[in-house]
Amino acid sequence: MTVFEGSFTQLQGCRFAIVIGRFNDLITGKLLSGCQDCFKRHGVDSDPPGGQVDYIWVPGSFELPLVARQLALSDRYDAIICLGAVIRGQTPHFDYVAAEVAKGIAAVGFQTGIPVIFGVLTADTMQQALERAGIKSNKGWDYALNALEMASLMQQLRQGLPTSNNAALPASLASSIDTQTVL
Ligand code: INI
Repeated sequence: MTVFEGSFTQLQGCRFAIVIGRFNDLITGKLLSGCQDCFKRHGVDSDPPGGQVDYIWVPGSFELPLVARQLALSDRYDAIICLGAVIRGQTPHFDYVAAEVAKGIAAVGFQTGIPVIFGVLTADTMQQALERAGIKSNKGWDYALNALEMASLMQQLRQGLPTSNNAALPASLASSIDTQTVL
């Protein structure tokens, strides 16, 4: 049996994209700083231009999946991080945005085969969000770590598995999953 496990070193050849929602940018900006700190400490050059990381800003969390999909289909990235902050207000808007972004991000990763990290904080209050974006801990750091691990793992699986990504699936299921299929 073979054990496949992502590593946090030897990421020199990897490229990453970070998509960031401007909505609640007090929070998303801090998540972004956490990501950059983690990348730097793991030897990933996160300084634009020319580094290993591209940055794409979108209006809000709702727009994250659409842009992540476009980036994933470009075949330029080993992992994509989506950063957003959805904070509960007085109306059901929170629920619509949070549900769609979670489903959308999951779909992009599954359908393109590129790891897409769900870096969207959902919180009841701004205070809760701040605590997770730097006051107590910074989840951005964790999201970047997840991206490093998944980029490395997928690379190892590509090199170590006998044929295509669909090889381990039953033929009926493998044929129904076409990585070129649009969402
Ligand atoms: N976008 C967020 O990222 N967080 C929120 O809390 C939020 N709320 O609550 O409204 C939010 N709304 C904007 C949304 O993501 C879209 O940008 C907008 O609806 C345009 O499509």
